[in-house]
Amino acid sequence: MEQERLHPEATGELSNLLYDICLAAKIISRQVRRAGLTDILGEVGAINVQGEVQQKLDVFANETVRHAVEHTGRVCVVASEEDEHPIPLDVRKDRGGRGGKYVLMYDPLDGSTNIGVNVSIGTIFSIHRRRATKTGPGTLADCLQKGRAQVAAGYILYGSSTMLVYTTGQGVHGFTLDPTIGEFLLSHPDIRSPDVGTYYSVNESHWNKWAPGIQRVVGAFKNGDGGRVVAKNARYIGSLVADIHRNLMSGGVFLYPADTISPQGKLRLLYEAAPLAYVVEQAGGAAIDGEHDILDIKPSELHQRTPLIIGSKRDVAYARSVLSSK
Ligand code: AFP
Repeated sequence: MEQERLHPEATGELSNLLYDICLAAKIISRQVRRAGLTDILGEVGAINVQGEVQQKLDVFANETVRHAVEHTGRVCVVASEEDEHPIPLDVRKDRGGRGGKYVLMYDPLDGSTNIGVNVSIGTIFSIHRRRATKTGPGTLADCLQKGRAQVAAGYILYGSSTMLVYTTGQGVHGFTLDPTIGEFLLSHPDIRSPDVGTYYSVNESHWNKWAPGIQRVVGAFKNGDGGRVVAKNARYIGSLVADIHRNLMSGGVFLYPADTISPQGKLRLLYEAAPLAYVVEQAGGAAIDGEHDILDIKPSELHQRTPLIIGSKRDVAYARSVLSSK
């Protein structure tokens, strides 16, 4: 609300869309907190478009986010990591056939394999203005925009507490869910990421499948590189949101590079890399695919994957310089 006041032309629609996402987050959080007590853990027996086994909580979270926005008239199309195609949203008659102004893309429950073992998981969201179409439901073309064009992005972390961290391009702000009143309260205003990280986070079991450049970078984060990089401590949770959040707060660099099995890496550009890159850049950090800024990549497919190196600015710059000096 405070930030909306800085924009006299704002209609309040973006703030309301963020509220809708908060509502979905509260419902998902309630379900996550009761996992193990209710029949919500386990697989549904289906494989999603990414070729991954869908968990019951994945499906629940996916539908909860869509239901929270689909009748509001604020969104023209949603795209989720769990669905093969974007879902165009109906136009509300009371809006004169205009259709929603915004495009919402999301990863409903990141870190699914951690659900059953009580490890932090998260929801990631990315909001764009519709561009390709002006009226009616939105299309795939509205989804395929560069990350730089996002109007808002963020994540909800279901960790030791439930936190919402988001940006609208005016810094990064963190809110903690107070379960006694059911509201997100501003607990971490203006989050800044340290320029040099304490941690490096990478799945080192893939070492033998990496290109020599990536091995050099990870080796330097582990052992140091003269005066250029001081050796770091390792932390890897395997839930992207949790790994990014820790590094954002304490300083660190997260890597999910390409390897011989996944030549484009594992992570999705539109649901994971781009929104997190927007948050991390706004907090003073950086995000690249090894060469280009993540936010400058023009997507050609909805479920496009990308290698990702993200975190403290000087660590990401170091990785870029090593990778460019073949
Ligand atoms: P799951 O949702 O299948 O657990 O994957 C999580 C994830 O997309 C991301 O959250 C992690 O950072 C990354 O995969 C972990 O992948 P590895 O298991 O290959 O390290």
